[in-house]
Amino acid sequence: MSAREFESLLGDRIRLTRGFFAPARAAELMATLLRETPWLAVRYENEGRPRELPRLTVNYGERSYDYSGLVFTPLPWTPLLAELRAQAEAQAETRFNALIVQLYRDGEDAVNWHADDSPGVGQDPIIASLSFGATRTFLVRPKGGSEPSLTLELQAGDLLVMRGDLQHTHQHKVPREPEVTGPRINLTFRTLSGPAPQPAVAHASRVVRWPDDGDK
Ligand SMILES: O=C(O)CCC(=O)C(=O)O
Repeated sequence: MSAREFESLLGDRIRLTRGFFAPARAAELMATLLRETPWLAVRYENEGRPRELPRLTVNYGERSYDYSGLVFTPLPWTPLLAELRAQAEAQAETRFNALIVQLYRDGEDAVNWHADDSPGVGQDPIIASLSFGATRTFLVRPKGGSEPSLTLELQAGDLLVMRGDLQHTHQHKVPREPEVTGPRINLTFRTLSGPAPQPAVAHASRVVRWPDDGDK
């Protein structure tokens, strides 16, 4: 399989393939992932105060992952996720061994400015990000800067690849967008190496059925 046509952005640090999945397939994947993923609401303490990540998240793959100071224990690949990984690998021209699946239940869910630069991802990580469901804004800014240098509307079926030194030079964010009412699922495939962090989050998180109990 060879890579499909993509848009090259920020000095080729981002490669965006619009419609990597056609609308009907993207909608089918959204419905399946929404239904079959054992969504986890992550609770933790910050300066003694109980907090919860403003999104649901599940990790898959061969390695536990250290993210936002929390360590997540992965589930084994499902046949569907292994198939999506192979497609993302072909486009990103690399191999992945870890996946974070995130559910933004609506526009109140978000992820704040950060770079995917924890030691486990290596020096210049290639990270492939698939979007399904509601369109959400994806912002990128230089590290140390306050204004976004890139604003993208990520749509269902899009594949965004972050590469080169992006995680050293820039941060990214999916802001709150209260006007968005529908859910969005994002899959980020990564390659983790080095010593595995020790899982510690299990006691601090709980499984939430969604949308049944709708508990944020
Ligand atoms: O949901 C997205 O598009 C971005 C997710 C993200 O920032 C991350 O996984 O590091």
